[in-house]
Amino acid sequence: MATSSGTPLGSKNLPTIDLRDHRSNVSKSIVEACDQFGFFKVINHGVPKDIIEKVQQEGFSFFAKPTFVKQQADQASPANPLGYGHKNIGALGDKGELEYLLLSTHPSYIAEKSITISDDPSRFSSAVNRYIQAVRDLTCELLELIAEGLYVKDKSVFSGLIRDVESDSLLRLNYYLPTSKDDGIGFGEHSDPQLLSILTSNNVAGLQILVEKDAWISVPADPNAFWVIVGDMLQALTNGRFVSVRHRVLTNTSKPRISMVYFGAPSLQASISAPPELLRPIGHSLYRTFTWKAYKEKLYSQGLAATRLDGFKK
Ligand code: GA4
Repeated sequence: MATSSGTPLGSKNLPTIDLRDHRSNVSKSIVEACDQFGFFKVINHGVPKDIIEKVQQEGFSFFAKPTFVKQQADQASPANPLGYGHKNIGALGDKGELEYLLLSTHPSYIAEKSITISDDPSRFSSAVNRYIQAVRDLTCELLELIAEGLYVKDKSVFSGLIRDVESDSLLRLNYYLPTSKDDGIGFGEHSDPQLLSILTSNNVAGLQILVEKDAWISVPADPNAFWVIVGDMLQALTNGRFVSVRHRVLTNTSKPRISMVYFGAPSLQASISAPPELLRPIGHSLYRTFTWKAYKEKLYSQGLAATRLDGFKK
């Protein structure tokens, strides 16, 4: 992909959205960013720094523990993807140079699991719950801006799916230790299945997005910003106008990287179909109506790199 001036795309071309700008400009720029990249950076997002730093601190403390202690937390396995994982991703044997904690965002789940994750469960659950609330609000705000920018009448058509108390949203803490060589695969190429993923990390780079076949752009680290990733569900809900962005994480030889990713998902029963305004440009729906539960079943029956939405085309 090249810019209009013909120069190849680099990280400086990645779109930045300032949430303090005028609302109508913001919604327009977000839609442009989603159209072009399925990816953008958000600054002045309003999530307090201490909320971000506290969860990051909890992550560093957990990953610094000896393996046998980390193994006392739930172990992510083919039968249950939630919990602590090391090098294995998902049910089908995908490997990555990372450790992670994958958590449901339900407060009752966090309360129960914090006992096995932290020496101070109430500090852990309060840090994580505050973070989840703040990033959920940010995600809903972005989804409402997207609905506005797409001229969809019901502004909460996307955000309502995430606000649902039964929402299947997740929080993932990924920890990448320095490896013996640069550019190993920390987390292999994939798209995120949910609507939007909201990612921040410590001041260490590693994330890359794919802009066209084999053209990866390295995303610079910025601990004061969030990176926003369009997922498969938003692709379906926009009737293919936005495309979920493929991304991956590379390792480095010098510094540990920690990232925190909130995946905004619908409830299992939610039915996924684009609002009528977004069917108009093509005249029909590209995808059949399906539930998030049906999509999740497909998800776990395929590998990390699969292009899953194709199986839901009409
Ligand atoms: C990728 C995005 C999220 O990290 C995740 C991952 C999930 C998992 O780790 O359990 C999956 C992966 C992700 C897509 C394909 C399947 C499921 C691992 C895997 C091989 C939590 C998600 O929702 O989908």
